[in-house]
Amino acid sequence: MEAEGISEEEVFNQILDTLQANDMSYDSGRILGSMCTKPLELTIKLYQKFFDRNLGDPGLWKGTWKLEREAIKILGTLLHNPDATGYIVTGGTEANIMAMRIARNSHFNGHPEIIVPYSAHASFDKAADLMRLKIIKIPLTSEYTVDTEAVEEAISKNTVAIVGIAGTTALGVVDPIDKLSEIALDRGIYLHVDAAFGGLVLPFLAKMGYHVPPYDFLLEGVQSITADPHKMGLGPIPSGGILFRSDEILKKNHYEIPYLAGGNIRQATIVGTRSGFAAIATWAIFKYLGEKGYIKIVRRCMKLINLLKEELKKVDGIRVVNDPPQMNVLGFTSDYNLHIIDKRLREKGWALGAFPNLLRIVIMPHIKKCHVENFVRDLESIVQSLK
Ligand code: 0PR
Repeated sequence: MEAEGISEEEVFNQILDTLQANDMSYDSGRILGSMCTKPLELTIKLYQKFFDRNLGDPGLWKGTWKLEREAIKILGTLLHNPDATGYIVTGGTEANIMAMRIARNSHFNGHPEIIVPYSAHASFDKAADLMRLKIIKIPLTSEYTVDTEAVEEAISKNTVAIVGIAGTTALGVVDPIDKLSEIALDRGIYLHVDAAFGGLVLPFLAKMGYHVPPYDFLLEGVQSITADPHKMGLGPIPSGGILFRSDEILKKNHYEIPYLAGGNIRQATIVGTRSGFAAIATWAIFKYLGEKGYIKIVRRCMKLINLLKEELKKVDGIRVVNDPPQMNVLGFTSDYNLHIIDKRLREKGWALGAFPNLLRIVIMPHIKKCHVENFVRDLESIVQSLK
């Protein structure tokens, strides 16, 4: 650190120098592999006013706490349980870790094991690592969903949780959560649903008349759900959502923090100090967009993902993996070397998600039709050059 500070203007200039030369932007339309998106103008305005709220000490910020409760109620209602309880956390990772901790605690035994699909997000590996859980990964069917028979076979006296995914990271597919719920109820095991991405897509697809398999609290076996505002909720980074079926589950897993300035609280989040702004913004966006606003956004993203799918199918040597896409996520593979295709796309400024045997595109609200068209044109010329 320098001894003397510099002016505000100089600070801005130095930041801009570094960021403009190195960062990508949502507006360029070239970020095709992200599950986050450009914030709404409303969120930026709110940030300037309310960025200082800390829900780690909610007694000081009772209004913010109230809005968080209301945001959780709205999210719970979308997922068919207005009585669900939970928090706006830092993202899907914290939400999934919290769920695994609570599952482990509510069914404690000496050698806890969790059962997850192969398609599960890395946050479950992190949870397993942090809590020394044995993680059992279950193969997928030809539909890229978890093989439920293999889940049943993997259950042992040590199983503390089964995980199903409603919107996988790679392809946005939904596991047969109804079957998992039956298994969980039958065997008395905790079932967590990772709907980090799908939690703010599926409720609107259902209202739009799409066929949406059951995945939420309507299924009795589902004990908790991750549903992130900072993905398709259009919330600020970071804003994740964790919901539990009832307060009973949480009650046994609180930490008492008696000395806080705002008074004694019971805390179940992993972090202490946490963004009250994330909760305020989530509440605000839910109110501002309403169901109709979200439906409009989801409809546009689905229209574009289907356009992308049709265009990709016309490119010789490219194969779409998930046809039709269940959500605004599409994977493709190629007869040519996928690693080289990814590298060439990056050289041309495109950023996709690269998985072991597919490239993934997520059509988020910042993507426009012209971006899709430009992308397909570039991909076509890359594939041509490899022939
Ligand atoms: N669960 C699922 C199903 C996810 O897809 C993700 C992340 C998580 C949990 C974890 O969420 P957090 O990242 O909020 O902790 N899904 C994206 C992914 O890994 C995250 C992402 C976002 C990646 C923006 C890239 C990016 O630019 O692909």
